[in-house]
Amino acid sequence: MTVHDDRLAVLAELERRILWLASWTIHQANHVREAGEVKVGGHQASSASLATIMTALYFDVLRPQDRVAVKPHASPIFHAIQYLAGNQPLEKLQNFRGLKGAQSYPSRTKDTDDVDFSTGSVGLGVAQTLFSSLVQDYVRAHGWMKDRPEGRMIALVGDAEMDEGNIYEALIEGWKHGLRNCWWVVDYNRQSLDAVIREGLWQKFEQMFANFGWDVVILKHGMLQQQAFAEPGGEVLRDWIDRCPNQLYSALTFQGGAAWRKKLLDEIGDQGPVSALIDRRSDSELAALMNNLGGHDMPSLLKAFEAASKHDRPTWFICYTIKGFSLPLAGHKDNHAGLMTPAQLVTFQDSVRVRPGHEWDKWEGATLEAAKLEAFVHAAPFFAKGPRRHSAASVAVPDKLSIPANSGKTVSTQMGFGQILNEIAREDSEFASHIVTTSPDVTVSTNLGPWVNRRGLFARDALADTFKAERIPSTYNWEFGPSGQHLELGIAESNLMLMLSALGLSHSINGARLLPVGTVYDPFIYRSADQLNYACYQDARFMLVATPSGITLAPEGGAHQSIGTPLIGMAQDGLCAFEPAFIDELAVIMRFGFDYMQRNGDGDPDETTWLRDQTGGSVYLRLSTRPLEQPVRAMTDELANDIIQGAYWIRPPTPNTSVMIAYQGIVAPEAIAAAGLLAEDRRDVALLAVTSADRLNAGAQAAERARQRGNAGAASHIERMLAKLDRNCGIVTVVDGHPLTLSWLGSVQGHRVKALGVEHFGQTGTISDLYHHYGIDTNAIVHAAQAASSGRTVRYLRALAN
Ligand SMILES: Cc1ncc(C[n+]2csc(CCOP(=O)(O)OP(=O)(O)O)c2C)c(N)n1
Ligand SMILES: [Mg+2]
Repeated sequence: MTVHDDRLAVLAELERRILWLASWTIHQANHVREAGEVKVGGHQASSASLATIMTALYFDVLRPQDRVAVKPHASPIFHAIQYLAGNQPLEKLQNFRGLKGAQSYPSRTKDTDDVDFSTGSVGLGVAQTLFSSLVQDYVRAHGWMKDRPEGRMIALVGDAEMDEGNIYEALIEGWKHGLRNCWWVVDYNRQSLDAVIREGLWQKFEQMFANFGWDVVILKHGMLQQQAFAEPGGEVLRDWIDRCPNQLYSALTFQGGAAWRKKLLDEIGDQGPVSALIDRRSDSELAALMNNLGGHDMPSLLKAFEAASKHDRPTWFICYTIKGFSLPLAGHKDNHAGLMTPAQLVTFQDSVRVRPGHEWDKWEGATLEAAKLEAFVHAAPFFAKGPRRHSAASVAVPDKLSIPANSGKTVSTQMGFGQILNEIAREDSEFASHIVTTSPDVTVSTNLGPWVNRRGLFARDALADTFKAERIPSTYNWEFGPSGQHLELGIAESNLMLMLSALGLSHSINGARLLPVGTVYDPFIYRSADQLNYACYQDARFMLVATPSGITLAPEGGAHQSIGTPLIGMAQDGLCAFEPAFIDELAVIMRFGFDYMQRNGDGDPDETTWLRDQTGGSVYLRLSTRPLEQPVRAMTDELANDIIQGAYWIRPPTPNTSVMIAYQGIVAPEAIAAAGLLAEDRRDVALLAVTSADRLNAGAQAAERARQRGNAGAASHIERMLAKLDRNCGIVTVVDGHPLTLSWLGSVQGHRVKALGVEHFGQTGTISDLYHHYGIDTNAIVHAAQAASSGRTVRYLRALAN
């Protein structure tokens, strides 16, 4: 045996063990552990499809610095590999899909066995690898890779996953940025969830990827097939295989050797060399030959990966595979969630020589020595150096972010955002150098311009601004270079969120802390909501700045108005949402945000707020283009703290207060004016400025849970604030967004609430037209306040126009 043969023998053995363990993991989760419960689905077939490719990668090809996004349903294969490598405890595998067990789809945050990128929502993990590669280039160009080798970002992709549009959006962006070090390995089993996929898709993909500068590697035939093609009559067989429709190939695979023989003899039998080629093989040999596609042929895979390892060009591998390879489910079009029956499992178990009761033994049934296999696994480069995740120290955030003297001026939060970043950009600080901004073609219109003017755009190779070179006056300096700190993206919000996800994981992936800030038009959060959710699920850390928002963007037109985004901000786990009205609030919030993004504790919630502030997360700022007159006030520590907790009193209640107005964000002037107009007819109207309905709500929920668990004294910020209101006091809430954002305030202490907000959209007009039309103007607030409180008719109330 040569060294090469020896290695192949070990890899073949590992592949068998992996396939067995993955199949057993799924089987016992369904048939043993959860007997009687709803079947959680099989995915034995989908896993088996990638068994050979993943064995090749994890035990031979990968290096510790490489990062992989594994196709969701290959999760059992991944966990089995980590189990063999000693990184996945048996209890977790036994508890696959159970509470705290190995996850159904690989999860960075919930699994403990070294998952690089979460997957589950198909398409996203794929694109994530591309953006991670761009971020690695960014980190390297800024000198933060130190002596760490560059990793390859690899996605294992289902062929039906290639239908996801976000993959193509990413492809374009990758090309623009000169993507390197990225492999997408397609598991071309020609089956999706529902069906067998269209013929000839690979040719379309091949052209497309080649067009975008990728190397394309096609692994169609394994070595057995290649050898057979060299036999007399072999060319005819090759031609038949190449012409065979996907559906038929799948069906024959499912049926096995005898069916192959009949079909092949019927269609290409010649009583000569072709028939002889077929007849030389037993049924099982013939089935093995026909199943020997490139993606299940270890030598072909190793050769292809080795060749691609010699360069850094992005490479798209299309590996022909069989869904359900080696299992009785192989090839059946309905096998996606299929499970082997207990009887089939017994037959399979016999075939891999696993004795009943020894199902979890790592090397049970192996034909090679356990010690040899164990040694091989631990010597595999990917596992040899232990845990592969990095960490990076936090970047110190200044105690205070500067803002220009705005007092008494009229400024929008969007303008304030630009001002604050501009002030940061002026300074030569560690803090400033770790900020990286990105935007999908709305850099200028979201006020990132001043920052970009100072800090430049990132590109691996410098590119001058032609307008500047030609001395044509322009407000913006558009110069690209390796030290630039802004990543300009095309108009694809999906790419923005995935870029933020990649930037926001850099401390873990690259060992270099970045402070990513991404800007987007608020309504287009919907377009990328799944990507945003995905980024949060992976615990990426970033600041998302969304502007303009609501109906307040009035002249921009009805199509761009956003109603539901405050609710997204509240409901999105891992994302802390703020909607400030004034620039001094924004400065406090951004300072907090840069710090919060870097927190990494998992201690108990803060006793005063009951928020998970030690853990940290990402931040969403909902801003506006509406200029507001800025308050003249000093930012005391107390005020700053209240702003962070989510609300502060502009006018606190007294025992005489019969109505309180609570507003969030840009409708501040209407709320303030309404409180003024009510003054003559209601005593001591209270006015609450809400900066984060999200944090108020999260605090109240957490405090309630704490009380349920026996901590009777737990109280959150909003609970303490509203405890000051008389029991009969009415509350009016107002927000330029869905009224549910604040209507829950009534449930905190049981007050009556009239919730104003926006439920319909699409009308163009001035801000005052629209506020009136949708009922969030001063008059509407006064009207609601009158209705929410007892007392005489308010004299300044106008009758509402129909
Ligand atoms: C965004 C999204 N939509 C739908 C699904 C449900 N789903 C899971 S796998 C799958 C089909 C996968 O087919 P393919 O990528 O070819 O993988 P295979 O199992 O064939 O290897 C679908 C539709 C999902 N996980 N994510
Ligand atoms: Mg498929």
